[in-house]
Amino acid sequence: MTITITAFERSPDRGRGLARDMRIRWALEEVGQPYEVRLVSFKAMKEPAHLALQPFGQIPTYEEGDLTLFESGAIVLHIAERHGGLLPDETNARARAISWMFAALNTVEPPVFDHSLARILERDQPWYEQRLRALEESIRKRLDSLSAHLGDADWLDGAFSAGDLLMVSVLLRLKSSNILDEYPNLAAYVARAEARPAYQRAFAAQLAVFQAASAG
Ligand code: GTB
Repeated sequence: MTITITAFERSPDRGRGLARDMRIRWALEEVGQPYEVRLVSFKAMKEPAHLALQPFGQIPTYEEGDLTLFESGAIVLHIAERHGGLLPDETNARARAISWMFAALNTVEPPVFDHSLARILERDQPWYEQRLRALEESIRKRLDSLSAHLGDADWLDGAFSAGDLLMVSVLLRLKSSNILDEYPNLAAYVARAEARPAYQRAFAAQLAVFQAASAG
């Protein structure tokens, strides 16, 4: 059955792979599932046809036969559960990998996302510097713990899993700041994940969308 996901018609990140369709593309590449992409404009995202797929009017969505999903974490979990390669078979190891998926989205992503949003949207506010410093402290608190847990290991819990895929997807948002460089093992962890062929293919695919839109 054909898998169709949605992505920005023109991503505001200019092809840097920071929008959340990237994690879905990456997961599908890791498990070797072909997929199609329907590009949507900001206007189309708020119209009934898209709201029927994504109640909050956002990307990404996932359609496969009569199944429609939204929320990138739920989509990655669905892909990981249906196909081999992103979750361990052993029950406890699988549950731990899922814990890391939630940790990425619920514990690490909020301050990281707020930080990148502040850098884009709040620069003109009189309290901008103060807010930025506070968000950086929140991020460091999380990265201190994550770095301590990872130590010298390649991945968070044994083999590469959907937990690593989501964690790296979140950490990649920090690349334009210097924060990640304060944690050499986390910077190496991100680089290791980016070197994966599946990541490279997913990145190239989303970049091609931006390049085509810019050429047109
Ligand atoms: N919790 C949802 C999920 O995980 O699927 C959040 C989805 C979401 O935030 N989607 C964003 C969106 O559709 C795109 S990814 N926004 C449009 C809207 O809300 O109207 C977030 C994003 C946006 C822009 C950049 N960027 O420019 O760098 C990066 C990431």
